[in-house]
Amino acid sequence: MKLRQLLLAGAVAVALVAPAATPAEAQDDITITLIPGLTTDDFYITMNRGAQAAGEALGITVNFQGAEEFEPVMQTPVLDAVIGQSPDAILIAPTDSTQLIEPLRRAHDAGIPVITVDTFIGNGQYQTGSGDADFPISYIASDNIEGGRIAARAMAEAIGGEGKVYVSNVRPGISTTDQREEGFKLEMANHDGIEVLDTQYNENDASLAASQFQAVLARSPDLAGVFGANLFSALGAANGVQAAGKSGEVAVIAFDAPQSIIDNIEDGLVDIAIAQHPAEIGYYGVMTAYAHITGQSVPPAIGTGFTVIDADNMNDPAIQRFIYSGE
Ligand code: T6T
Repeated sequence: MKLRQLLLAGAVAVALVAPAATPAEAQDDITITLIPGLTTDDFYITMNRGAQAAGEALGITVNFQGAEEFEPVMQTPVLDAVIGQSPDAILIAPTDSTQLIEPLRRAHDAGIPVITVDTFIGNGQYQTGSGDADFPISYIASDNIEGGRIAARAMAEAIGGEGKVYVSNVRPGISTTDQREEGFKLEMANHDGIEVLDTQYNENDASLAASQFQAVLARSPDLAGVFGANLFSALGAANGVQAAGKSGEVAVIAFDAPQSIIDNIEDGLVDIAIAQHPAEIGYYGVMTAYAHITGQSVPPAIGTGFTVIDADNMNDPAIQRFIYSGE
């Protein structure tokens, strides 16, 4: 290639890459609203950080509106109010896989695209043309069955493959925590020496989870471990273990990774934390909504990753970026 051609090719390459380096121009006419499971949970606060980062990159407005409890009866009025504001898309973590179907259909019927993040409605299979809950455009989340399996493998290792364990869970009907329990039990079927006791449901209340731990321990003094299937279940389980003076004796496997759980790992109270990547969920949620709004086709599901945090890796900066933030 002659020098002039080379220079021209270089100029074209510069012309092609240059726009990507320019900050996104404000597109004030696009608004996306993210409705979390609850507003005061570090998991959703971190998800919102990712969503805001995507909003800034695209030059669009991302609102964060939700209830202060993880309850369908509190989330539905928030959703109705958001529908009344006619955003260009709704990203939502439905707090019940059945009870949010009809409220979300109201958004769909109003012409507002719905994307679910973290949790799903129906069976989570969207855009299939079958069933009554396949109308959301996409589902962006962790693989919660696999997360439950990871927890079970960690538990089996922590207790040397033997003993009684139980799952501290929120309530039936939440897709994420149901799937974590399912994955945990599927994996435990491979461990003959481990007995999985009845699940304890705590209504997302860490204090209740802590007192349930004490009750299970009173019934089964040889209890070997507890799997806290979400942030509040794990915090409650850890508090219960500490109050019973069983730190280091009863294994605690925590789903989710707020700073308090990481502190508990440092103190030897919690064995591992399975960190989801909520910022990634928020980021790709907004990107997916934007792609759909601007006429691109989008995948019906996007899976995000996990990072397993333990005493050996918790001080590594590459790992610490996955600790949830409370601001
Ligand atoms: O575990 C997360 C989320 O994935 C789940 O759906 C509900 O609980 C959390 O928000 C943690 O509190």
